[in-house]
Amino acid sequence: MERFLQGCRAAVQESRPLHVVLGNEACDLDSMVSALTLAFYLENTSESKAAFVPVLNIPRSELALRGDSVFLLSELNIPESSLIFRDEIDLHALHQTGQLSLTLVDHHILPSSDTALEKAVTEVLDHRPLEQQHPPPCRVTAELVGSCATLVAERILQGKPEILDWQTAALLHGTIILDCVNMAPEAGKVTPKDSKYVAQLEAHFPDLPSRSNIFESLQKAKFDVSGLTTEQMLRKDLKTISGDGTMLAISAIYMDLEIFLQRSNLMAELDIFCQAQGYDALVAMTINFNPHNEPVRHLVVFCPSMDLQSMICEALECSRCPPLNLTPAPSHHPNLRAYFQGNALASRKKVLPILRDALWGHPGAMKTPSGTPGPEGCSQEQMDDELGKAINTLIPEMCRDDEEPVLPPTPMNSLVDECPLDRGLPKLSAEAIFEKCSQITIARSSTSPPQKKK
Ligand SMILES: [Mn+2]
Repeated sequence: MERFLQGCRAAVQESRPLHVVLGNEACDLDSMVSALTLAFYLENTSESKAAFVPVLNIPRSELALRGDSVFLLSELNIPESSLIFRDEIDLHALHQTGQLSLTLVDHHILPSSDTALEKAVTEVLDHRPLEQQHPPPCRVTAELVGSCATLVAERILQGKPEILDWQTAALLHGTIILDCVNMAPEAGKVTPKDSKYVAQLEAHFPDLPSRSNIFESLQKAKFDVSGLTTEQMLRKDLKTISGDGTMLAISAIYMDLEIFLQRSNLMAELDIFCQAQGYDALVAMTINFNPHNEPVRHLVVFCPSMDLQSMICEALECSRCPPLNLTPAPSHHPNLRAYFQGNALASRKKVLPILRDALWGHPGAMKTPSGTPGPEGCSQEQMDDELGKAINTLIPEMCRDDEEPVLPPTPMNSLVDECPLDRGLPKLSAEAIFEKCSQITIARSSTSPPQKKK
């Protein structure tokens, strides 16, 4: 695998036809590994003159935010420098000169910015329901399995198993296990095909890490923010709202308030973050868990404008629907105020409308008019409704609205597609919700309506 990746970098420098294997814009572990391993297989089996190159569909600087991917690469001694990221290759220019063909893995609809590349797509490998047809000669493999990596494993093990090396097998193995929640049937993700190929990979390489070990490590790495810079931490799970010429960022941070406030140079970093992105204020919601596994929430309001700061703080302190039960926590800077949030059940989903109403100058009003486009380009209220429904159908005991998964408008922002309460609640429920919610997201972010075959 490593030698293959080094060859890819060289191929990109030369002006020869390239066949790029491209994952989705969220570039989660599944997308990355599916791209790497399928390109590896194609390079080793195809007669084509093109060089097969996996491309990670994010700028290089974004990789650090994917803790699970960073972890697995380093465990397997695959240097990040050997990977090719979207900002390092001009796919549109290649396409214009007729030098590009594309295989899409872990997605099958190109974002609108890439529509021009559609004609270059010769193959699709996805594990979600097809929402867009790719007419022949495009080869389409779409099966509802737990992980796209399962479909790549199948391709390799059925096609040419002898090319499989330990690194490639370990990439596929770890990814399928993470996506299928440690192959636990209760979680509702694993399918017989996922199990079959995990077992086959283990049969080929009996020294692969144990399932629970690799699952625990990847899961932990996914939520670990300790290695991130403050800016990365703020960006990892961010929503924005705007109103009346004011832009507000609301960031969820999986960390204890005190540890967050102790970060070196915090005030300067918050300032730089807001200025660079054009935010007038930042509300950081920290979440950590006490020894009883209950969520502990704090709110941090950073705002250099005293008027706006008072307005935001007043809205939060006075909110009665729901009451946040805030207790001021010590702050050592006038631009920053911190609170302990007594109402630990009020997630960002509940806090967001309070802030939005405050920005629009009608504190106390809980709902925006139905159908008002939220900052995500679709009705926030509608989104919350659907989410609520999804959560309620799946587990009634979650009606009290625990932290919902963060729903991004496009895969671009879906870094945290999972519920931070995962560790505090049964795996079954949380995972089932993620699945449901990602379906909603996919449906919403689809650029074209689903087409049915006649
Ligand atoms: Mn996937």
